[in-house]
Parts: sequence; structure tokens; C-alpha cells
Amino acid sequence: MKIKAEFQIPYYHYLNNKGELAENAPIQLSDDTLIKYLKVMTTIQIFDKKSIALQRTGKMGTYAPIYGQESIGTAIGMTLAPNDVFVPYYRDYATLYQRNIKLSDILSFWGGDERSMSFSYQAHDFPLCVPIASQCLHAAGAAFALKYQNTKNVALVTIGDGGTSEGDFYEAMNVAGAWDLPIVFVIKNNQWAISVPLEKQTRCQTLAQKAIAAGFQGVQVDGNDVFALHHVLENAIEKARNGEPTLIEAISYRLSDHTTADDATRYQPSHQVEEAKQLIPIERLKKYLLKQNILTEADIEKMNIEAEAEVEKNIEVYLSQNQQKIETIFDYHYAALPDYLIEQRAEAMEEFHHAHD
Ligand SMILES: Cc1ncc(C[n+]2csc(CCOP(=O)(O)OP(=O)(O)O)c2C)c(N)n1
Repeated sequence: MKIKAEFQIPYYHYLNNKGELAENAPIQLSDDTLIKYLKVMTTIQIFDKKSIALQRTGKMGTYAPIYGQESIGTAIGMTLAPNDVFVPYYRDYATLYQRNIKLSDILSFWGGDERSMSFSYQAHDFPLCVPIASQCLHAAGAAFALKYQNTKNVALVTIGDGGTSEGDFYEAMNVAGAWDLPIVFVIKNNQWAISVPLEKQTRCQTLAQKAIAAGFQGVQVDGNDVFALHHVLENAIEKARNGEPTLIEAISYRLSDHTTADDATRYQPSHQVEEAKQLIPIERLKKYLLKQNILTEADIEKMNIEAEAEVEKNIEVYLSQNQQKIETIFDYHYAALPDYLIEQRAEAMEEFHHAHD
């Protein structure tokens, strides 16, 4: 017997929970970069809280929160170049925000108006994607196009831990390896796929090792550590520019309900939630910035106030937009509606008018 293949999965972590940076950390981030990190994460955390409030008060539809996972999307936004192609799943507000997508457009999406995802002003990025893992194939297609056109741009796609059990994920990974595509896959491993915990999702020791079967490197990174994320993403994006894909598994925790239609207290063990709360990325970054005298408490307070005002402005824009008519739910799928949908359409219109009279 001979060993035909062996592999290792590295894990990157530089900023500890006390806000101390490892002495041997092979990355330095400028004060301006770190302040931008905090600004984006603060804005998105406020956006998240207010979005939940909008849903709870009947002003928006179902919404997928990102509490506890703000740093992964922020790091992607910080490292991906404007002309690269970003292919999100549905918890990617931090990245979209940095790629100039209006927060009011994200609210419109969750308000049921998908026209807001056409991004006429950022046309090469993809819309939020709810059909799990399908975005991986779209990203592989985009990466193929970028390669075919001889650009040095890359596609970066995100997916949840549960999504990595889908065929679309494996197919996209396989073609990325086989065709040397300029692509980076980022798994936002928040430990849960709705109520299914990771240990029931897979027997794999890591999700990152799924890359090995596709013929390229998989790495794990502390998804609550902006230094490690920045380092790993920068390297992976650079490698992708030369036709070498990477799978990044960013470890985090979903400190929220799956969506506003869920109640996570029914299945997330409270001791686990308490442990995860000690690891919140924004708190860790604040500790570092305060310790290093890069920011003061007053600076952070000012940042909060400014972020709050920006989010409020976007909420006003969202609320002042004309709502789509209720019947549009039915109007764009069929050339001729089947009878049962004609009936449902009429019923929906009647209920809507009844509720708004
Ligand atoms: C193809 C498909 N199957 C099922 C669903 C229903 N669904 C929505 S979210 C979700 C769980 C996804 O979990 P994960 O990939 O871990 O991402 P997370 O929501 O935790 O960020 C499922 C099964 C869907 N949207 N699309």
C-alpha cells in the first residue's frame, strides 16, 4: 500500500479576543484601513438592528440578519477590487455596502421589490441570491468569462456552511479546479443551517478540505478576526488573478435568528450562544483600536452617531418609495397564469385592499 495523497488545512488567527495582535502576524493594516473596518461594521450592525425593527413593525418582509458575522463581509469588501465580480448569497450587506450598493436598495429587496437588485450603478456584481448554492455556478460562469476575456479580474462567491452540502457547490468547485478559474469561494461558516447544526451537516473535519477534491487549496480562518481575514483574502484573490482558485472557510457564529421568520432560542444551546458572544468581531476590533490609541471612546461614539444617521437616511428613502403592487407577485412567472394562480391573485388583491382600506 502506498499513500497516494495527503493534505493539510491551515488555520489563520492573529487578533485575540482581548484585542491583542500576535507578534508574528504577517500582516500590517494602516490606521485608516482599520478605522474603515470599524466604520463599515458599525454601519452594518446598525443597519441590521433597524432592519429587524422594520420587519417587526410590518414595514418590511422577512429579513436575514448578520449579527456576529459582520467582519467576513467587511473584509471581502476591503480586499476585492472594484472591477472584480462579487457574487453574494443573502447575508452580504457589508460587502455590497462597500461596493456602493445603496442600503435602501437592500431594504427594498427584503421589502419584496427585486427590481432593487438590478444594480444599474454596479452592473457587474450579482444580486443577493436565496436559492442555496446556485450562486456558485453563476460565479464559476463569471470567472470563466473573465478568463476568456483575458482580464486579470476575479469572481468571489460566498456561501453558508449548509450550502456546501449542495450539488451546485461541488460542481462549481470542480469546474473551478479543472479549468483553473480566477475564483475565490468563501464559506461563511456560522455553524447553523437554519436549525441544522454543522455536526449534522457533514462528517468532514473541516469544510475547507472540500477544496482538495477539486484540486486546489482550502484554508480556515477565524471569521471574527479582521487581520487574519484580510491576510487570507488578499492572498487568495492574488492567486485567483493567476488562475488558482482557493476555498476559504471563515469560522463564525450566527448570533441571530436564521431570519425574522425563525426563533433560534428553540434550538441554539444557550451556553454556546454565550460563548460565541465573547467572540463578537466588532468588539475585538474596538479593543485593539482603543489599546493602540488609534481611536478614543469619543471617536467611536461619533462614528456610531454618523452611522445611525446614514442608516436612517436610507430607511427614509426605502419607506418613501412606491411599493410594488401586490399582484406583481404573480405577474412575471407565466405567459398565461394557471387557473389556481388566477384565483390566488384575486384573493391576494382582495386581502390587500381589505387590509389597506
Ligand atoms: C435550493 C434551496 N434549498 C432550500 C432553501 C431553503 N433554505 C433557505 S436558507 C437555508 C439554510 C442555509 O444555511 P447555510 O447555507 O448554512 O447559510 P446561513 O443561512 O446559515 O447563512 C435553507 C435550507 C433554499 N433557499 N434554497
